[in-house]
This record gives sequence, structure tokens and C-alpha cells, in this order.
Amino acid sequence: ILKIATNEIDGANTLEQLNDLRVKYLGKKGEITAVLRQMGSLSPEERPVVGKYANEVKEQIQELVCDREKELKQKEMEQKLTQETIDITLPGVKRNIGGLNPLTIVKRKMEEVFMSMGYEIVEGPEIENEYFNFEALNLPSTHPARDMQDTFYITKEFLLRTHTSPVQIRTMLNKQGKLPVKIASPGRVFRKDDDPTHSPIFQQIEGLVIDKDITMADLKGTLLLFAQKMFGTNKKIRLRPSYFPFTEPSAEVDISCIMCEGNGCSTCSDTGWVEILGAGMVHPNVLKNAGYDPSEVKGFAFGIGIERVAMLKYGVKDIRDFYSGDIRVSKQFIGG
Ligand code: FA5
Repeated sequence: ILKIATNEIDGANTLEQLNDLRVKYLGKKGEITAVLRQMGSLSPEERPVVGKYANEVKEQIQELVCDREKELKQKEMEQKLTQETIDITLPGVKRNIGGLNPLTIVKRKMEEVFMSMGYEIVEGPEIENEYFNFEALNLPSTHPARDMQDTFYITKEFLLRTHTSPVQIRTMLNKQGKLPVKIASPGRVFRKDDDPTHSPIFQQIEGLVIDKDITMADLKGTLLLFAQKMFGTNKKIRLRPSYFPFTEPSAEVDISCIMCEGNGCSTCSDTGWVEILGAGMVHPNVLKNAGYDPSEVKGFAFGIGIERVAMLKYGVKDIRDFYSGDIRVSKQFIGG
């Protein structure tokens, strides 16, 4: 048996053939198993001799199968490697690469402008406590101004923040009365809005400055400097009286958008002005809620719409173009 098995195993050319031979000799109905089964019919003297010999043959066949299996696997691998060669001289598949989203470019530029003016960049949570989004900002639940920003509520207590202003409260509480406070906080905000200039998800950058002797003139100067650093020194800003419960007095701020080239001038709106932000002097109740004494310190705050700034900067008419993911849009901004 051993001689024949050795020949056959050596001659097996595939793993399948080898497996058939394994079954033929070593399987339950195999030839060696048959010999071992017949042991009962042998005399007690013959049994140990034949048994020992049969087991030795079994072990040798097992070893032969094992060695041949290794050889065949090696051969298979070599074959695979020669068949699957890669032609590295073939031209590659060209990837279509876009640029940074214009909102990212504008957000980074705005952060840079504020950092250059000494602002610290901080962030706050998008899922916000009703207390920080409204109550602490001088907007109790009975206040009619809560309807000014149509809110996505998650539970009675938690909501998607409608503006970046809750970061004002979080920052002041963290500073524990220390002066000065000077932060800019960019981030996403959410409202039930949806039209060409209003998106349900958009971004704002909040500014907050608290110190002794801060006045409305500081606010106006800061915003003018921001506008000119962002859009060029020929830009003007205009403050219109407005109302926010968390500032007093409050203003909405427009930026001039008349563009002149050669002999002709064009404008982005009928009036030549576009609203980009809300601002004002921090309300005494807000200072109190955040642990500051309004008789000792004053402050100003503002909230700028990042999309509005980007629309103005790049002449984009529909806010939804920023979110389309269309590579033809972002491609135009490669290199920022
Ligand atoms: C506010 O959100 C106030 N928290 C701003 C503020 C901060 C005032 C600090 C005073 C002190 P308002 O709702 O006006 O205000 O939004 C501010 C800016 O966000 C707007 O001027 C506009 O540029 C932008 N904005 C508002 N709603 C949308 C929207 N749906 N899509 C895109 N931009 C928007």
C-alpha cells in the first residue's frame, strides 16, 4: 500500500486530486482504516506486530499528503503571482477633484480676521439646552420674540440651537467674572427657514467682548474694520435700529454692495445694501445671568451670517448652491 500510495501522491497535480487520495487511504472507508479494522480476526501474537506496522504506514502516508499539499499550495501561489501581474505603465483613472467649499474658505478667512483683532476662537454645542438658547438670553418662554426664530425642538428641554448666541452665556460662565472676554464662535445653527436666501441649516459667527468702558463706538469700529478686511477698504457699513431681547440698543448691520468696474456700476440689491449681521450692547439681564455685574462692566455682541458673507463675496444668488455638492461649484474655488 505504501509504495502505491507514494507513487499516487507524488503524481497528484491538484489539491483536489490530493484530497481524493487522502480519502482513499486515510478516510473512514479508506484502505489503511480497513486493515486496522481487520485486526480482530488476527491471532493475539500477530495483532501488535501488524497493528504497529499499519500505524507506521498510516503516519507515513499522512506525512506524504502533508508535504505534497505544501508543494501544491506553493505552486498555486506562484501561478497566481505570474498570472496577476500589474502593468504599471498603463494610464491611471483620473479622479475628479473639487476645491474647498466656498463656505469653508469664508469661515476660515473670518476666523483669521477676528484672530488678528485679538479674539479667541471658541465653539459650542449644536444640540443646546433651551435655557442657554433662550432663557439666559433674556427670552423667557412667555416672550413673544421666541417666534422670531422658528425652532427645531428635540424635547421640551433640548433643541437645535437657532443661533450662536448661547455661546455668549457658556463663555461668560466659564470665565467666572474674569475680564476681558473677547471671543469669536463659528458654528452651524438651525431654523425652520427655506428660501433662496434662507437655509434651514446655516452658519453664524458670534462675537462677544466684555470689559470696562466698552461702548457702541467700539462695536461700530470693530464691524467696519471687519467689513473692510473681508471685502476691501472701499466698503461702508450701515447700522439700522433693530430689536434683540439680549442686546440694548440693538442694530442690524448692512454692508454696501455697489460694485464699479470701468464706467459701469452694479449692485447686489435694489437698495445697494445687504444685511449680514445682528448686533448690539449686551443686555444687563444677560450679564447678570452669566455672573457679571452690569453696573461695573459693559459689552457688545454680534452674530454674522457666514452664508450671507459668502454670497456677497462671490456673487452667489441662491444659498442652496453652497450645499449642492456639485463639483462644478467647488472647482471654481480651488486655491481659495
Ligand atoms: C441672530 O441670530 C442674533 N443671534 C444675532 C445677534 C447676536 C444679535 C448677538 C445681537 C447680538 P438674526 O436672526 O438676525 O440674529 O441672524 C443673524 C444673521 O444670520 C442674519 O443677519 C443673516 O445674515 C443670517 N441668517 C439668519 N437666518 C438665516 C438663514 N435662514 N439662512 C442663512 N442666513 C441666515
